[in-house]
Amino acid sequence: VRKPTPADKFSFGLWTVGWNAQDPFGAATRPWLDPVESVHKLAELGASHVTFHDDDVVPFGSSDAEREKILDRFKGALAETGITVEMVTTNTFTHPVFKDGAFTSNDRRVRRYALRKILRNVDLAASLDADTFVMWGGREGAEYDSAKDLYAAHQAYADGIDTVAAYIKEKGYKLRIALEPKPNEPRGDILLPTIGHALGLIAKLEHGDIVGLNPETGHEQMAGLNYTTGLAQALWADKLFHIDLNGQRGIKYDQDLVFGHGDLFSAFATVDLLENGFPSGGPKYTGPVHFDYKPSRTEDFDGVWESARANMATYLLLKERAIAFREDPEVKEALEAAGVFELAKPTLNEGETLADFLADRSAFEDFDVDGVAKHGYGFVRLNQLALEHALGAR
Ligand code: 3MF
Ligand code: MG
Ligand code: MG
Ligand code: MG
Repeated sequence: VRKPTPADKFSFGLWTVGWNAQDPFGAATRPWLDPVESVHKLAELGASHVTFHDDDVVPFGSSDAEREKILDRFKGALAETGITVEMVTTNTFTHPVFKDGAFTSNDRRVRRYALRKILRNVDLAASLDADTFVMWGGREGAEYDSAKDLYAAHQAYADGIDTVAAYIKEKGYKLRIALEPKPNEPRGDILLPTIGHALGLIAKLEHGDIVGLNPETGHEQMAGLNYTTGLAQALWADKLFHIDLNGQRGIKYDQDLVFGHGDLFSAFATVDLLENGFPSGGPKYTGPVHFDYKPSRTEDFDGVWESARANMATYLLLKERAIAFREDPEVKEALEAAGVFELAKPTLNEGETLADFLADRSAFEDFDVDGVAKHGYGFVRLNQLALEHALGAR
């Protein structure tokens, strides 16, 4: 597999490679990595950007003077490597104060503290010239239905996001907010569990114009949903601001595997959409290819860097295959035969009034329902062609 270039726009969260591999049942198997070391290593491997939570770089509770010193050293690593920060996010889930949430904690003092922590981090994101400010509300939820006024929780969540968006506009920052849906873990149930739920909330915001989504592969798959279909709806809504790619094997705990190490054929479809767009054109994702995975607990540091490389290599392999798939004349013919291109034709004729439509006997009264019902769509042949391309057999 070729080495990544800046044109590939690969990006990693510092909490991914840096993770100390502690899980709910076992102690850390590696130390946390120094972000400066991660930046250098990722640059060597061919990544172009990093992303981070405030606390990934500046330990929670650092004094202002310490914070400044740490950030200067971090910016030094960016300058030395040419790596840029494309996204910043806030940790409102690790410290025990957030155990009942940040924007939606029942304790109003916690909500006010969280808002301040986030606004402070918005300033940092802007000063680093980031494009996207992600919000994953990992603790916004509950284990018990009786624990929350769920109406007030949704309102508080919306108000919190609107306040941050208003602040971004007031300051004149170019940042856009991207919400990251997740169904559960660490809370029993998390608010905004899926892409669709988050889009529903965004539609009711006052400043929803600068609020979109950061969907994660595994998060949708934990809910048994199709990630690619979710990305498609976000694109259709002009709300796909950022992505978190990783791997997940079915409906179970959050695995954060390497991209493609979960549902590989689904990953092929994801890359096909990201790289080739929709068959009929329409909006295309142009942002960074961002990985949010965890190097497995079984790995030493060689394994950490091998896993980082694997994300990019798998993406590049799938990209090559997805482009070959769409360029294959046999596939084009199979798409045509399957009616894939026909779906973009408007259902009503151009200029056809509702009265014209209702008067068109061929659409209903004279329509050969049984005859038309007989034809097959050829989707299995098409899917097999996709599979053979994905496997490199064509
Ligand atoms: C948890 C996540 C988060 C978010 C991160 C960025 C710790 O499952 O995916 O990673 O991606 O908070 O907002
Ligand atoms: Mg995740
Ligand atoms: Mg995950
Ligand atoms: Mg994520």
